[in-house]
Amino acid sequence: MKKTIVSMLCGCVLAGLLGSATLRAQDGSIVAWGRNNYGQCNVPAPNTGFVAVAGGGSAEIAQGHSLGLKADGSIVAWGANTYGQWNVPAPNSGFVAVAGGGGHSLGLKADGSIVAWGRNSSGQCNVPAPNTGFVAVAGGGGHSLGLKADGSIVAWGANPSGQCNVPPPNTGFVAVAAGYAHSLGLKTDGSIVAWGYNYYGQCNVPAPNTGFTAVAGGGWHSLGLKADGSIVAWGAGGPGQSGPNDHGQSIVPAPNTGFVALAGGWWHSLGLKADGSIVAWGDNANGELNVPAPNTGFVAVAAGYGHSLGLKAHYGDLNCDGAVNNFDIDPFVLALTDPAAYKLKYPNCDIMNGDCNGDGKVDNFDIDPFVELLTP
Ligand SMILES: [Ca+2]
Ligand SMILES: [Ca+2]
Repeated sequence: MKKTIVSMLCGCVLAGLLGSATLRAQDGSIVAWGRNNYGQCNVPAPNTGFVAVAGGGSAEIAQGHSLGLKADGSIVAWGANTYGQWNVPAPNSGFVAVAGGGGHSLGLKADGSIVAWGRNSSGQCNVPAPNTGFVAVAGGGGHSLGLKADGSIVAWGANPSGQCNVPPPNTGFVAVAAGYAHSLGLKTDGSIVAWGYNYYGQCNVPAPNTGFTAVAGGGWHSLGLKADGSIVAWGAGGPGQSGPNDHGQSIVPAPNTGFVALAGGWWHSLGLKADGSIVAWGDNANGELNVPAPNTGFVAVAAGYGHSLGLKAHYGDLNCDGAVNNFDIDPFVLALTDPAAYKLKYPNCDIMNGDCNGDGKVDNFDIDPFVELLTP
């Protein structure tokens, strides 16, 4: 399974899809929508070069923040900074994954260590020693999770609901995720283990608990992606649920097929389809379900407290219709031969979409990789 590092905090997910074939190095802009009272949807310029995205925030602190990982291994943060959620410790380099918690942020480094910063009310930023061997990271409301290369999960921070008590046997995990006060782990056999706060049944994985390939946590709900492209959701906002935390966030819209990634927000959920579109469901009080047009070209999703994030990859899409196909050949040739004419003819496109080898220039060295994109 791809190292889908989904983290979420607060329902925020993380959603990284690192190592996915659909993600090419050095591309990517982030689109953000929904609750924006802290500017969590205002992606800082330059909005390019992102390879992963994460959302944070929680109702507990009524704040939200966002994080993006750049191809150069640095992390950019924006939105609420009351607890220093933006303050990536130096050196801000060498990161390969990112996650958002309620008021804290986490980054995984290529050397297998985790760096955590921001709100530390419960020790959620104090990564237990030895801080080595990690391959994935997730952030909860006041707790944090790290997956080790040996398949075990380490959890630290707030633990009033046992969200840091990984059920034995603590082995065989391949992915990790967090809700506000619960935790989730995906095992090599395709089953999901969930523990912590279970008032809404967010830890009761529906049968059959098999065939899962990715997992995400929301505020009070949980999501699993199955190998057949369907999403299973449970906990708050599911059938038979009621009360203030019921927003239908656990009722996946039909057709429940074709999904390749998922994210859990506080009261909403997001699914990424294989065609590059995002489906959103649950609470829409902040417009967190209103995916900005064009709803195409997405390669990763993430969610925070009332806001949503999508990562777009653009390589090869020279006519900016969200797809890479033969209709991009003529505009690609124009971009190569007459950039000024290209900009006139495609005023809403970024000519850097033609930078198919990711070296920051559009030139003849992009021809071969462009052809590769056309003939997958
Ligand atoms: Ca196109
Ligand atoms: Ca290039």
